[in-house]
Amino acid sequence: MRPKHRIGLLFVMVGLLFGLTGCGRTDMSVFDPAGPVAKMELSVIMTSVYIMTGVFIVAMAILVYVLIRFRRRKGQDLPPKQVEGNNWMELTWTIIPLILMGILAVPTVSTAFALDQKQTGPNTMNVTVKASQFWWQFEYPDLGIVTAQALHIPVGTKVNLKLETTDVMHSFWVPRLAGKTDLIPGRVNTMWFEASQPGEYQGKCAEYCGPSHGVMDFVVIADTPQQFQAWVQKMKNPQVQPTSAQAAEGEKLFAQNCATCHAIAGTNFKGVLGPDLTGFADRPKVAGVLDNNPTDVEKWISDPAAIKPGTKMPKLPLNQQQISALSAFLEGLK
Ligand code: HEC
Ligand SMILES: [Cu+2]
Repeated sequence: MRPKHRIGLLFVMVGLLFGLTGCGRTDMSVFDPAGPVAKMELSVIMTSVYIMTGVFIVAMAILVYVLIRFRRRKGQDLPPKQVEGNNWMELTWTIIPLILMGILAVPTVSTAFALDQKQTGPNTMNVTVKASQFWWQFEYPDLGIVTAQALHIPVGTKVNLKLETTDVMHSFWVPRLAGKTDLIPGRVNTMWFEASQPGEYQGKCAEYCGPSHGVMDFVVIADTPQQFQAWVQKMKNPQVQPTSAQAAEGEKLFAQNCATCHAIAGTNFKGVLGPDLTGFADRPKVAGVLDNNPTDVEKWISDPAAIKPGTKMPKLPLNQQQISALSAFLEGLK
């Protein structure tokens, strides 16, 4: 290799090494499973990593051995003696991979079937996930609740998910709880997962779906059973009365500008084109990506496409005072 090429190769290698630093994000690491499904999947991943590492080491050892042992020596003729066919070796390198494939197939197939089963019995729950460009709706058919962007589940409960999309393909992915499942137009896919510890688990859309695919974030909030019951009660009897004159002004503006797309339980706002805003103040994020505080809510309302290019929420002709009033109304929805 020419020195110039060597330097080029060095740059490529260093670049690839930097690429690996992306693996440092721990809140979305498959290697830190937080529930039984993610644990089963990790064990399949590790089985194949161990097998592949073993194969790599053995194959490289043979390669190095052959390179050294069969180097051309002084006085040797070219071409060397040609040999062909060796039944013993052919059999070895057919049978060993077959055995390795078998070892990998058993846990892969049994895990795949276990994860495909709808979970029944006590400590199970059903949720329907509906994805739209670029947000997530979560419906609890047995509880009569609808929410968006943040999926509450009780810890230690197996959650059966039905996955649907209202537009293009998306993919539901919460790395610490379970692998990806696609949401495909005209189809209902299913999966289940469970969180073993209370906490927040970051989720992302994992199938390119348009300009804001990269910020199609959501979160799974695993509550203790008591916290979950309290949340359900709040969602069923939400606080919707404006708590200040400014919030009352915001409610009026909401009826005029926003209610065609947004629903709020306990009011006559019933729009379905955008996320249900019941209990909005308790959501950790606005639109899945901004912090939920008055400043960021105002930032969202004043220009949604600046945060999420391609969003279906329009920029409405509102002045600062009106935007603040709307934010005050929304931050009162508990
Ligand atoms: C044409 C339909 C439409 C109208 C009108 C509309 N929105 Fe939206 N809104 C959406 C959509 C769609 C989203 C989801 C955006 C995303 O996350 O990609 C959204 C998201 C939001 C969110 C974030 C919700 C969450 O769960 O994080 C808030 C808050 C919001 N809208 C408030 C408003 C307010 C206030 C108005 C009126 C000034 C309004 N919207 C008007 C469609 C609309
Ligand atoms: Cu997407």
